[in-house]
Amino acid sequence: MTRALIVIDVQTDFCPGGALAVQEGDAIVPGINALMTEFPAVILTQDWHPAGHSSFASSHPGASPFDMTEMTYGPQVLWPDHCIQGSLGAQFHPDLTTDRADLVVRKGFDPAIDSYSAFFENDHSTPTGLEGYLRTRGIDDLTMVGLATDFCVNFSAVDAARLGFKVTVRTDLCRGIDLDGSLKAAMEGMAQAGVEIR
Ligand code: VGL
Ligand code: ZN
Repeated sequence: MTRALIVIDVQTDFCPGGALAVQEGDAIVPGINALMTEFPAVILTQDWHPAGHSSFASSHPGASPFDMTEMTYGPQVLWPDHCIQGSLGAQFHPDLTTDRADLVVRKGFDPAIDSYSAFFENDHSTPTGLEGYLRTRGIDDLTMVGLATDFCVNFSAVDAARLGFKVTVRTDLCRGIDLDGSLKAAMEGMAQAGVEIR
């Protein structure tokens, strides 16, 4: 089996002080850097939204961050403005080793569709291209780390398992947002999909 480390959204806006800060989001950076040395392939994902993105509460008059809304593709959490293309907050955490990355997958760039997963946008059908990249490189065994456990890590891990990849999530190198029990639901959903939780 050929292995890859997938590092999900370790960006300034998801770390303390950022627009959508995850508690202790920065605490996982040294461990992720160390883990990169053990993998023959390293792939980073980067949340990358245009200003005025439809997942931002600010794009919906009267809405507040963390409200729910209904999109054409289903329910969607409304977030604070975050990871705007080219902004400081969209950059990787300054201590994250980015030189080891073979590929950076940007996602969330369609103004009308959010994209938690590294494989499909939130309509669950528009691909990012990562599946084809991995398959053509013969990579079939994925370890995932990063932010946030219950959103982008969760959706990426479940999609990868459904696509037939062997998937391990290193929870010690992830941190979650935990909205209304989303962390517990994510852990259960990942286990059910056949993701190995470590
Ligand atoms: C994420 C919410 C909105 C994540 C991205 O990286 O988990 N969460 N955009
Ligand atoms: Zn986002």
